[in-house]
Amino acid sequence: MKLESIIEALNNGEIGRVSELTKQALDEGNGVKTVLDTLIKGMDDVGAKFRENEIFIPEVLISAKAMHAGLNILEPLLSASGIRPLAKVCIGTVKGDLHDIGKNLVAMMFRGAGFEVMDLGIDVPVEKFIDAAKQEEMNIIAMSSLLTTSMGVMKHVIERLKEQGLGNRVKTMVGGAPITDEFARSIGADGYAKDASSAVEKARELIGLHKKNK
Ligand code: B12
Repeated sequence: MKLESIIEALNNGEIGRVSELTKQALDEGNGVKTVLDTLIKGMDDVGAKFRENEIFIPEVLISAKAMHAGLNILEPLLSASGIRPLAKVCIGTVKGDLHDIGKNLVAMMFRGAGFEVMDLGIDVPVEKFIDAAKQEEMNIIAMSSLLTTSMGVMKHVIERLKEQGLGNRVKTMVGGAPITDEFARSIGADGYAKDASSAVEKARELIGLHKKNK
């Protein structure tokens, strides 16, 4: 089989087929890392199409499920082979806010791109983010807010991180419909992204994995 067929199935949101092809690719002797990179490439394509408005949220969610189906096959082999995740991201919707569709999408895209994600859920108080950040190897705190009334919580998290001396080790990212680049800068966040696929790009940039050429 050609590895590209995995990418195609992922783009088409064919959950069962991604799972079968992932198994087949391994059976045919492809390395775990090669198959993982293929899945990530497929999800990158999905992210790019979403950014360009060629596809919409339902398609992204189905492709993300297909990605998970593939990752489930690889997971036991990945932990055995000791391939480390790109970085650890902790994500949550801030205190006062119960919206989680965008946050879940961002979390899925992070996972799909090879990040290890700790999802703190919704209505997350400042201290819960700080406790998570204190965990060893947590590289990024990602916060979502859909309400103008809860946006301010993001600022408190960033201030607390700095107070605790974690401001340099842990990068912060913010997003959600009312959030802008300008707002992100004004509260001292390290990064902002307007959608889930740009969030992955931004996260990679923050941990020094690639530079945006825009
Ligand atoms: C669905 C929805 C709900 C659902 C939420 C269901 C759920 N499980 O999430 C329900 C019905 C529960 C709800 C409740 C309320 N809602 Co509401 N809701 C929406 C709606 C229609 C869509 C939000 C959504 O899911 N969009 C789709 C996702 C994919 O987009 P997204 O969240 O923006 O996420 C993308 C980006 O922003 C970004 N992103 C998101 N998070 C992050 C994080 C990071 C780190 C990064 C980098 C990027 C990123 O990437 C995502 C994917 O591309 C919006 C309208 C709108 N246009 O936004 C109103 C809206 C957000 N809601 C609103 C309001 C007022 C409420 C209520 C207060 C209503 C009420 N009076 O009870 C309650 C609040 C409850 C609470 N305490 O949170 C207002 C907010 C107004 C404001 N300026 O604050 C909006 C804008 C509607 C409006 N025009 O009035 N809501």
